Order: sequence, then structure tokens, then C-alpha cells
Amino acid sequence: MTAMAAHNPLAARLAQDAGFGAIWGSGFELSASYAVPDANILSMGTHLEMMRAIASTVDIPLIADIDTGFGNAVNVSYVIPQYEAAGASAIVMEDKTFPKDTSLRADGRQELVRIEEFQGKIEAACAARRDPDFLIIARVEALIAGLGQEEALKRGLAYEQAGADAILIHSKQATPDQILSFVEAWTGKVPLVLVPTAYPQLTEADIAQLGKVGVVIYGNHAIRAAVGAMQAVFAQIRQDGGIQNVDASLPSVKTIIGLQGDAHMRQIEARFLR
Ligand code: SPV
Ligand code: MG
Repeated sequence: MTAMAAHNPLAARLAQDAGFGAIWGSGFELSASYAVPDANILSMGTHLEMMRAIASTVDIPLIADIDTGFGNAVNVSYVIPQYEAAGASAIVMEDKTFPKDTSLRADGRQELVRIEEFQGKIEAACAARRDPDFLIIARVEALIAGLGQEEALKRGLAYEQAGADAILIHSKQATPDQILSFVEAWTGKVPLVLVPTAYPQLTEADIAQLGKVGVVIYGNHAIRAAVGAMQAVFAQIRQDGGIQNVDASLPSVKTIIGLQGDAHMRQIEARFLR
């Protein structure tokens, strides 16, 4: 399954329309959309409400990025039911200290919690879910923190033992080698989750051949596409002194009204407005 990042319900709707199997409720994207760093600057409430809005807009599953779980195992116990109630189908929780720093930042602050502590957080997450099909995905940041493959494998297996339904293994190496050797060495029974932002040359077909990967997350392509498109259009309007040249190249207002759910409102109008 492939999951596309979304920072708002409209992006999620576009991802669903494009055929992605799930939505990634990305902390990086939401932080970027508020123009703040992805470093626990936004509150959990801000993220949670966006997850609720996304889940109520699309039919495909939502994988919520809860960063480090907003605290320790006690916090996690209270966080999980809220994400479940908001309509998420899964969460990803990473083994960094709170407050986290974003993984792909050059020279970022990447400090991990002890394995036993994170096992406790995973156990707390599993115990707190109401629906047994709600997935708890544990994210290993050992490669991001520069601790090497042995530590990454040790953590992945320990997190599986604690009850994680899948292991997200993240890497910021610009080639797939590091991830490929991790996947090859992985002896766990639960599936792996990859986020190939840093090594985009690894295609879905390549990943399918590895056989151990259940989900591929495209972590930030919605916000990057939006930023690129806005920068180009804004620059063109300033250059032209008006909107005369960009207008025809943009999605029409009618298209946007359609994406707002106009057909549904017309049904309501026809049925109930008298
Ligand atoms: C996110 O999209 O918020 C992620 C993936 O956690 S990454 O930004 O690559 O860490
Ligand atoms: Mg994140």
C-alpha cells in the first residue's frame, strides 16, 4: 500500500482521487503549512483536529504521525484513544526524545529514548486502543541518529516484541543501500514501512520485490507540490502585473467548487430546502 502525505482535507481528497491507498497525516507537512519547524512546535491538539478533519473527508485509511507520542507512556495511554476517536486507522510513533527534531534536517538533534522506555510506550499504545485493528506502528530512528544497522535491527525486533504491528525504518541516506541492507537483514515477522524521501530512486516495483515491506509513505510531496506551484504562479503574477497569463493554466474556480463537495450540497439543497 502507498500512503500520500496530506496537510489538510483538500490535499487528502486529491490524494484519494489520484488513487493512493492511504493518507499519511504528516507532522512535517502540517508544521510546514503553519510555517514552523517540525519540532513539536505545534500542539497535539492542532494535529489531532487536522486528523479529524482529514478522516471525515476521505474514505481511505489515515495513518496519523504522532511524533514521539507527546510525552511518556502515560501520555501515550491518553493520546491513542483520541486519535482513534478522530478517525485514524493507525498511528506511527517514533523512538526519539520529546521534543523531537525533524529527521531529514541536516545536523538535526536526534536523540533516542532507551529501548525499554519505548517498549513501554508501545505496550501502552496497544493497551489503550479500543479496536484491535487499529495499527500501532513503531518507528526506528537509529539510522537517522547515526547509530548503525545493528542498533536499528535490535530496536526493530524489541519493538515488535512489545507488540508493534509494523516497524517504520527511516533513513536519510541519499542512496537506498542503507535501507536495502536493513530490509535484507530484517528477521522480524511484522511488515516494514519505508519513507523513501531521501532515496527517491527506489520505486514501488523495487520495494515490492523486497517482499518484507507493507507500506510505502510519500512523506512530503503534497506540501512540496503546493509550495512549488504557488511560488511559480505568484512570481508570474508579479512579473506580468496581473493574472491575465496565469488564469488559463490554473484549475478553474468550478473545479475548486467541485472539490469543496458541491455535488453533495446540491443533493441536500434539493431534498431539504423549501
Ligand atoms: C513526516 O512526514 O512528518 C515524517 C516523515 O515524519 S519525515 O519528515 O521524513 O521524518
Ligand atoms: Mg513526522
